[in-house]
Amino acid sequence: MFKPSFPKILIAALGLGASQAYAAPLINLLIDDFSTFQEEIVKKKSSVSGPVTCTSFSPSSSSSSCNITHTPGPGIQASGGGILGGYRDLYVSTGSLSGLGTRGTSATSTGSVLEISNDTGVAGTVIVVWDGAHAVTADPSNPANIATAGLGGIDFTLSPGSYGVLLEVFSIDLNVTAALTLWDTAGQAATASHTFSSVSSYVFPFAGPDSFLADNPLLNLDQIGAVRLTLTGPAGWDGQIDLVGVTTIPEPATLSLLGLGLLGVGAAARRQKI
Ligand SMILES: [Ca+2]
Ligand SMILES: [Ca+2]
Repeated sequence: MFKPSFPKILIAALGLGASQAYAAPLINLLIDDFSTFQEEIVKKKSSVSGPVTCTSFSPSSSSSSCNITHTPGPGIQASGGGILGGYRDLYVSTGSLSGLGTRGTSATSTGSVLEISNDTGVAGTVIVVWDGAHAVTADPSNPANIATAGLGGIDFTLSPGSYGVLLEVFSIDLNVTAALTLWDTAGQAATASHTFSSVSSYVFPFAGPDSFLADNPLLNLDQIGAVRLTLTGPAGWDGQIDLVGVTTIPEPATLSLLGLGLLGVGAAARRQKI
């Protein structure tokens, strides 16, 4: 019933070329490729009524107010390859689950992607922290719970010149917001954020509009001590992040411009049909 038109084929061909050009050489410094598996953290309400505050848990699978599956605490740390500093902390919070039964939020590293799922009506927050061996066990939206100098001062401005931090997206719901915060070892912090209006990768730029240095010009990019990724979104949001890394080229911007151009071609073709 659907006949592929010429623009469709063109998009497929160019898309293939773009994804090949887009591979490994762009990454100057890997923050996480999610190749290290991390058990799923699930936060959902059990039998109690009212808002759930998942602040403390026993090592068992449940407490009086929340069910936690496969995790000893509200935050959990995994260690292994493909992770900047060797350790990744994963934290999930759901806010109020009033009236939502046993629904909740889950996050895991599958061994290839960071996978996040929210049940219907739930708008959980998932936070990933790279701060070295320090285990984040309390809400990392509070920097006091992060070792902000834990990475020891990593140079994010590597030769031949890094542009920003790439968030390679495999799938993401619209209106999900990703906020990336960098700390330097002197304690300066800067945040860049992006709200997705399409399923495309994004580079948080070091300099220029909406950049880390625009947020805080005092941030020392060659002495990074910790990295935090905060993902929030509308009720029921889901997402899969493939990779986080320092990149040399604002490639996704180029790609999306190309994509917009091709969408324009497609739209023109559709208009002609009518
Ligand atoms: Ca850590
Ligand atoms: Ca990956």
